[in-house]
Amino acid sequence: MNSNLLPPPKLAGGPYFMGILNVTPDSFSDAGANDSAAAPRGLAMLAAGADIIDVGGESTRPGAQPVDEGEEIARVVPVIAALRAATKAPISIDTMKPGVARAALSAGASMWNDVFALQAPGALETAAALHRPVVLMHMQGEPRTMQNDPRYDDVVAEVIAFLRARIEAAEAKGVTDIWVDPGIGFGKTLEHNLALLNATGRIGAETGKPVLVGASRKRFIQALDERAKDAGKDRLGGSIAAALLAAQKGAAMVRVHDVAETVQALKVWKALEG
Ligand code: PMM
Repeated sequence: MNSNLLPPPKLAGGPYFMGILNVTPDSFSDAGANDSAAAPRGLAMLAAGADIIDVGGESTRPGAQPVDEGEEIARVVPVIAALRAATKAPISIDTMKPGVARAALSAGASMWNDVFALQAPGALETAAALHRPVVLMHMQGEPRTMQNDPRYDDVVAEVIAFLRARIEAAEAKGVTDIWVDPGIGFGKTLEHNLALLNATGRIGAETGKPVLVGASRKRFIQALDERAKDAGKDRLGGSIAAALLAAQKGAAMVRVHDVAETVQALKVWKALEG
């Protein structure tokens, strides 16, 4: 199941590849707050097989501090404008703020990726007015504190119930092109993350929406391999394994840092399967 508003994925029969372009000084996968370096990196991800570039100006890593709206716009808009001047490829804006989403869409972004699932004041109305695809992600708590002892009775059922409630709220306001995301690492222990990755197919079936999965370079990989301490250097193998499994379980899009390597792995899988 795909979006009505995005072109088909480059890898026939595979998921979309969303390349991560963080323009945050505190991000471990920092493209640099210097926008002249960020846009070429986004274009390189497109050349490596990405279908869409996800531009983010506020880190949502565990413990991250919030960023002021004006500062976030100043980080992302020049990068989006530079990408848009160079390519027709879809661009998404990774933000929780309706004002940033509006500015990003005006600058040429095509999709709103919201880790706060349109719960900010005015977010539902903004998404409806923008008429573009929206990602609704599950998070328990907020980034500053979300990894302080997250708890669920049944993580998969609770995440699905949350996503269904947010879909209902969005559709009631007229949002039509909706993606869902279980929010790997957002208020979850290792066991929660593994259960959700395994439940990718069920999440799609029970929400009726295409599923985006973002497991790339996340901390659960270190929980399984204690040597994988440096997120930027040590977690490629685990990231590819997670993206491959998510795709096999029916993810319609995978959000990744290492586009070329992940595309290659999934190409080999598709060829073996076919
Ligand atoms: N993860 C991060 C940021 N944005 N958006 C979606 N939809 N899903 C995710 O899993 C997600 C996200 C944090 O990871 P990063 O710091 O590597 O961008």
